[in-house]
Amino acid sequence: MTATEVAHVGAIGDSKDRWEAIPCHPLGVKPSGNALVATSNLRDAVGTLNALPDELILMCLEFLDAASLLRLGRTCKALYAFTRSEDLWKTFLVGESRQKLVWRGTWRATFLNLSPSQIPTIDCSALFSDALHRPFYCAHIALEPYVTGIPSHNRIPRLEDLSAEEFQEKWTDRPFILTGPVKEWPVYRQWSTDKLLDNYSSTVFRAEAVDWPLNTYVDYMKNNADESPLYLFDRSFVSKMDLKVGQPSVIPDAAYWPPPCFGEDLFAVLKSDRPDSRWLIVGPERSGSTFHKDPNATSAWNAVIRGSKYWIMFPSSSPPPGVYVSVDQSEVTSPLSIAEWLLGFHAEARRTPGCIEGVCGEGEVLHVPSGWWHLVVNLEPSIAITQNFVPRAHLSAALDFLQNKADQVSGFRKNVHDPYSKFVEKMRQSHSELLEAALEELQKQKEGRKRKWNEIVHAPPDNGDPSGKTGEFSFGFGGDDSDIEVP
Ligand SMILES: O=C(O)CCC(=O)C(=O)O
Ligand SMILES: [Fe+2]
Repeated sequence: MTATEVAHVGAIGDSKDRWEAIPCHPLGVKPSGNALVATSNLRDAVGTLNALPDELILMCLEFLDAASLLRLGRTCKALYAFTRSEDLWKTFLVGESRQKLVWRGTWRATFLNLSPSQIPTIDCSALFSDALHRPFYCAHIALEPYVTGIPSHNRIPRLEDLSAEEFQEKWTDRPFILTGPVKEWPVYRQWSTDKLLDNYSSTVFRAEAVDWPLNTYVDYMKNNADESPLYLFDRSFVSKMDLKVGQPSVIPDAAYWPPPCFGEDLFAVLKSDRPDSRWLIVGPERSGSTFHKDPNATSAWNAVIRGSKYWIMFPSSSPPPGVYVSVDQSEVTSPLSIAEWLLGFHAEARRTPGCIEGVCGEGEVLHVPSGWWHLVVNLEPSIAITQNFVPRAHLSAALDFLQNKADQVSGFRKNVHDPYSKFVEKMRQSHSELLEAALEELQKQKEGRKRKWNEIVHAPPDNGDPSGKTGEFSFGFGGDDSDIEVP
């Protein structure tokens, strides 16, 4: 059996009806199961290390510097394969600030500044390791089976446009895709990765933990085989690119403007003290965002300027399958990569009530309501702009978050010491009625939780009634995000 065939077998458990063509691992490494029928095994040469599972060997290697990794890799083929693990070299590169970096197709080649001809082809086809093969496999799974065949009841509604009144009345709690407004933007008509290079080639943008000039990032985009590609996510793009932003009736030379249907953004009252609110997002196919809720209970819109994105979303109260959340929602545990989640949980997610999915294409904009879980994967190289905002329907959610999840509040400058008080103060000055109504709503919610808590604590003990009823209380908190708090 070839490595390619074995990789196919790995996809059976996934119950997809299409075989996925996974190329051969660059060193020929095969999944672990192949060891059962192998006549020889390169791992036998690693000596005492043979007692350790592959994952532990990789963890030990994290303690070595580059020179030691290179020396160890020369001792035998198996350790050469282990020391080629891309995560090790990515850590080195992310940790250093090299002035001039030339992307060379892999993190290792880039760190060592090696051209392809300087990288030997070493046959490791008698090495059987899921830990080494899996990231490669995940980097090559076909996305198509996951993003097509969306059941009709799961589909994100698509609308040409909405009025601000319609949004406020019916849509603030529902994801939707707008097909109209973004197509008017100058950046929609003008931007492509090549066009951006013409103007911003040496402009430095943030991509996760690194700051790279755009030309380096575009080289990376065009030539990488990462399971979770580095994602350009820059919150300062407007000033870096010297863009004007605002409704064209006010700013005639604006590069883009928020689709008017989303209406007001109440965080705007904070002026320069508002938390980060807009990002330029650029990434290759397969890059994207693993499941999360947006910061500070904000809503968001995400406009695709080039490419397309698959979105899968769940309402606030139902964490997606495979995502485990601590009681206060401060800790989220899920498989590390988007591909691992798709392989392991997508089928179940699609069957789960509340799941909603869709593809947001070029020139379209998607609405993420406050509190919704979402995972996003780029189906092609993409450029997008996203903006987070607080519509009046979610003012109480934002206030509640700032007040009661202060440890999870993010995106404020360091000089804003008490975002909740600051927001309340500014809202009181400009939108006092809205503020009072939202605070009242929060108070009612709090009293409701207190009542339920008392019902639980004071419910009479099981009275032997065969119906199992122990009192009036029934376990169903209804509504949205109902974290039970001990009053
Ligand atoms: O385009 C994407 O990857 C989604 C971005 C996103 O969810 C966010 O900015 O919060
Ligand atoms: Fe998000």
